[in-house]
Amino acid sequence: MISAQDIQRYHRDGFIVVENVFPESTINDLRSEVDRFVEEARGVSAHTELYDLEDGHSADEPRVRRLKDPDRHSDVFANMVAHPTVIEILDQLWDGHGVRFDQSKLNLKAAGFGSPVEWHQDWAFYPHTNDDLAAVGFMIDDVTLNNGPMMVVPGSHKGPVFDHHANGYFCGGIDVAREKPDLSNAVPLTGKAGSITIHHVRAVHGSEPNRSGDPRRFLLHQYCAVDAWPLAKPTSFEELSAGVLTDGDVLKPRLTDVPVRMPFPQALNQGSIYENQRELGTTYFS
Ligand SMILES: O=C(O)CCC(=O)C(=O)O
Repeated sequence: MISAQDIQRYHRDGFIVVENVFPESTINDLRSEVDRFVEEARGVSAHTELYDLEDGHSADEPRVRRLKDPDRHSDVFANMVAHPTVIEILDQLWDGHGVRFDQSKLNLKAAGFGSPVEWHQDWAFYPHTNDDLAAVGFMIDDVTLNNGPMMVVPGSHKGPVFDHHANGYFCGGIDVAREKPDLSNAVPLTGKAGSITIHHVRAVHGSEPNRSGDPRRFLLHQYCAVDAWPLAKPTSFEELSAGVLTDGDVLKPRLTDVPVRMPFPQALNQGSIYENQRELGTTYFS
């Protein structure tokens, strides 16, 4: 449970950090599992369904940027999907509209070279019939000012949907010089391992490279209210129903007055936000 003040802050700022959500034993299990996957990455030389690789990856020095859908590859990650505290909090934030799990990813941001993520809004990737969607970030390591914390612009979830296109294609990043989002108040979301972040699907966010000596492993789950239907992604009743974690009726989408910009024509490199954001031709986080 979170307090009425936390709920208010989430609705005002578009994000909150909640501490002590999962224990040391889970942190250790998650770390070991990430280590195992990185070790196994020695056997791959290009991006796969599971691995998004950093530049410079090799069998001798495996460098993994992201694990895609880790819940589909490991029970340790699958067990995090229906975390009771997370469901309870989201149900509070969405006033009983129910909770559906959509997708999982794990951004590794390894010590010394972990890649930045350019400014973007998740909503630009997957607009829905209403915007009761949020990403929950599980801090597997302590997240500090130095190891590339995710930064969020307070209040941006109530603003416009920025153009995330480059060269005529969706690219998953905001050209800051062109779109001029106000980033001056961006807040780094830091905390101890075991904390979670929750950010609104329309909130503008991004993160620096990890130039520190400490890893920043961050598991991100995308959740939606049960009555939010995707507008841009082909889906089915079966697919949506499979993710439902609470009561709720997926057959009655709730339509609200939300700004939408469709992510088409599709990004050129399906499956890698990092490759797509390169299409911007410039990086905010050099
Ligand atoms: O890992 C981060 O710092 C940013 C996460 C994010 O926004 C994303 O992967 O879409």
